[in-house]
Amino acid sequence: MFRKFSLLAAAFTLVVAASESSRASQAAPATRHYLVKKVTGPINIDGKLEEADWAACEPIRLVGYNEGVSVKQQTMARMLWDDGYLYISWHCEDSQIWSTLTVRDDTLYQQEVVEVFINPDGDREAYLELEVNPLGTLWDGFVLKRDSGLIGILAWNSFGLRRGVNLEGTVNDPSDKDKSWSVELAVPLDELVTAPNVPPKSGDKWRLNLYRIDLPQRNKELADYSAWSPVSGGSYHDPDRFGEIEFSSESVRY
Ligand SMILES: [Ca+2]
Ligand SMILES: [Ca+2]
Ligand SMILES: [Ca+2]
Repeated sequence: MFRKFSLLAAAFTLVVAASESSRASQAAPATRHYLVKKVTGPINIDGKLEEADWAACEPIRLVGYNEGVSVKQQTMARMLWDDGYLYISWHCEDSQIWSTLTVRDDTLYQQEVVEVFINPDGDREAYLELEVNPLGTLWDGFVLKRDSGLIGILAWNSFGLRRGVNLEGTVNDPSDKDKSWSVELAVPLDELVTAPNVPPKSGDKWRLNLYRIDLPQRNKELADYSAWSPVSGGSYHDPDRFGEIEFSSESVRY
């Protein structure tokens, strides 16, 4: 199985951390950096990236999940912030959008989905995972990556997270050609309990990665697994390979 291996199973596995290895000090520095600038006005979380702040924002083009792997359909992501939220958007080119899962915390990662993994203190061990599919279904959980395995705490639910999806196409209709789907996410900063500062101070750096799974009609031959910062193997759960974001007090438009 490509990734996640068995988050569900892992969630019920009692794991005692063998040692608090200092992963952060052993690992290589991030190879991707992004300066997150401040919004100048409200972001309407409807999935439509119509706000001028998004247009002014530096885009991130996701690449193949491993170095050298190409993707067939492009994904552009952007990030902004204010004192309350980290805003993330994805614009996903997609000629065939499909998705059937409608229950929170279901196995969204087995279908088409966008994802963000957020590791505010950069320990590369404990991070938040958020996923949204084209139907607007949410997967939210806290993940502990230990030397002995992966523990996914699906019971962790965000109370303040807001999300919006906009479709340019029809979900689950292979008879027509779709254009794209877009997601806006507002992640409440006060729920990021491992952040050194809430709200972040200008210059604060967090580790984070952005992903997308494009899996037309469950055809793995045509699948794109993409990432902002490519991972080293077959799992997105590779915090040593997350990128680094830096919060800036500078406005995105000035
Ligand atoms: Ca919007
Ligand atoms: Ca698709
Ligand atoms: Ca949850």
